[in-house]
Amino acid sequence: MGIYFLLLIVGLCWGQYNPNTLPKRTSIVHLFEWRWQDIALECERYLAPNGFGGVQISPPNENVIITDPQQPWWERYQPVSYKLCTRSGNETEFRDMVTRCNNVGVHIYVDAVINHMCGANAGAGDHATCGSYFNAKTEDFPAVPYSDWDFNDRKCKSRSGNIENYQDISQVRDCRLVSLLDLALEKDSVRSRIADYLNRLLAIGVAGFRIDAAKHMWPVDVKAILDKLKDLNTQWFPAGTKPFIYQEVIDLGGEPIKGSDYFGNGRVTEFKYGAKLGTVIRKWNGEKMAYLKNWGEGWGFVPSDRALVFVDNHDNQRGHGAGGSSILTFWDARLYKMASGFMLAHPYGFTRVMSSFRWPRYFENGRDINDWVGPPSNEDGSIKPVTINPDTTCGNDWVCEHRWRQIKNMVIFRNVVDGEPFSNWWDNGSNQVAFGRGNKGFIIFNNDDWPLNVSLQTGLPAGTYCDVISGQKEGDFCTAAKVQVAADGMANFLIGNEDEDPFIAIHVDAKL
Ligand code: ZXY
Ligand code: CA
Repeated sequence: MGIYFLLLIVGLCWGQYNPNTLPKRTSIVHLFEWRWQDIALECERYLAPNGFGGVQISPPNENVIITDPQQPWWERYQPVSYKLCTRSGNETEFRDMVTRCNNVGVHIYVDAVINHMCGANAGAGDHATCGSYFNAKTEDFPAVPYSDWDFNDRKCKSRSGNIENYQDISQVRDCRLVSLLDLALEKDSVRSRIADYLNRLLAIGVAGFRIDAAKHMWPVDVKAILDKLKDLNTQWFPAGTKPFIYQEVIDLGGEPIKGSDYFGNGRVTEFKYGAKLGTVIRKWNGEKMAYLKNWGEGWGFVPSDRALVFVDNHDNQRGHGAGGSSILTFWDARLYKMASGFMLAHPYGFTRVMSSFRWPRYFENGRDINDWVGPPSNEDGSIKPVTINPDTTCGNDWVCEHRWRQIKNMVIFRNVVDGEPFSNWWDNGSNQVAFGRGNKGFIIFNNDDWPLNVSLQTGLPAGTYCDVISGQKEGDFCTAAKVQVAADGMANFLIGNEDEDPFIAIHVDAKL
């Protein structure tokens, strides 16, 4: 009785904040714009064997097809209906993906675009991924169905009908975000249409939702929708499990709407995390890695158990958006791997790894004029498959950061050290830092312009460990540098400042 009562309380408290990943699977990966077929294969051949907990997918519902510019990535953030039919695949392929991923213990998180439908200028007729009729001018979406009564126009007080002033909370939530038709989420019928869509996804087996543009919705309206949601499918999840909720609230400070306004509904995306980490690793504004000693709440971030964290996301990796030019991406691979290593070793927040496609980046006047370019596509507009090269990297311009050895091995590191305290911090007052996770793992960085040679307390049991950054343990063999930990836990580390990857990470599952 006592233990079940305790489990019940823990379950109730954790609720929508719990990522619903399997035990010892502590990260998810955003497979941005991937096809459902490719995600199903990736779950089976790569994500499950390497301990990834889940996948954030691109919006699965029907969207408008934009032709000027030609099919930008952001067209998927302009819904036309809640039919499961996009460039990533149809409903059959979606169901197959969810089933196959769940069957290998990798869960699916849906990007839910529920603040708005398509742009007011999207036109009319048959320009949607499922062929559904719609008319943006008259606000008619019969495939949902929504009509003009279901939109916020009467409530919006700005001159243009668009959000003009982010200091005005009502405008941000009741007016159109860059002309996107803003849904009247206080109406129970609108809430029910959205809840029906999300409940269909839950029945198929998804484990949670990223709530897009949450800043642009009243927290009570989001709550009313979430209150209508069913528990997860008991084919894969314990009875009574609530969907994991993480809300996209871009709060870098300076606006009246705060991430904390949404804590009652679930976690929030902590955009300060990647913006600050980029600034530190780039050594901008006099920042140093030594200052990371109190990383997390100490830097003004939301509480760890309310945070969804990431180095970059699909929007801010394009040089604009939240965080601006400090954001590190695959384009800055050496620094990006260090930032990802730091994030995955550090206990703060629930971590999401980005997996991108390459686009023809081209700067004019400091701005990337190709920031709109959509995923690798064929002439007919279909998305190219993710091909896998003999060396395990991806082809067809899929970057697959999650397959980079250093990042993949740090996803495993995080699983191994799960629950262990932040410990044995060391720094040189500059950009050489190290820390451990109890007696399970240890990581050390040299981001200074001179070599590092130091003996440190690792907290680890004595033995020979294989560095999981310069290589990895394969069977009884180590393809990398080895680290000797003495009986007292001390170890000596040598890291050149021009090494390909100037950091070393060891953990108890990579002990020889
Ligand atoms: N877009 C280009 C052209 C249209 C789409 C643009 O220049 N937009 C204006 C600046 C970015 O504003 C947007 C924000 O969230 C969105 C947007 C959007 C969410 C959507 C669809 C959108 O345009 O089109 O579902 C946004 C909201 C904020 C904020 C910063 C940005 O502080 O509260 C874009 C598209 C960006 O750049 C985009 C799309 C989807 C996202 C996202 C950004 O999930 O985070
Ligand atoms: Ca709104």
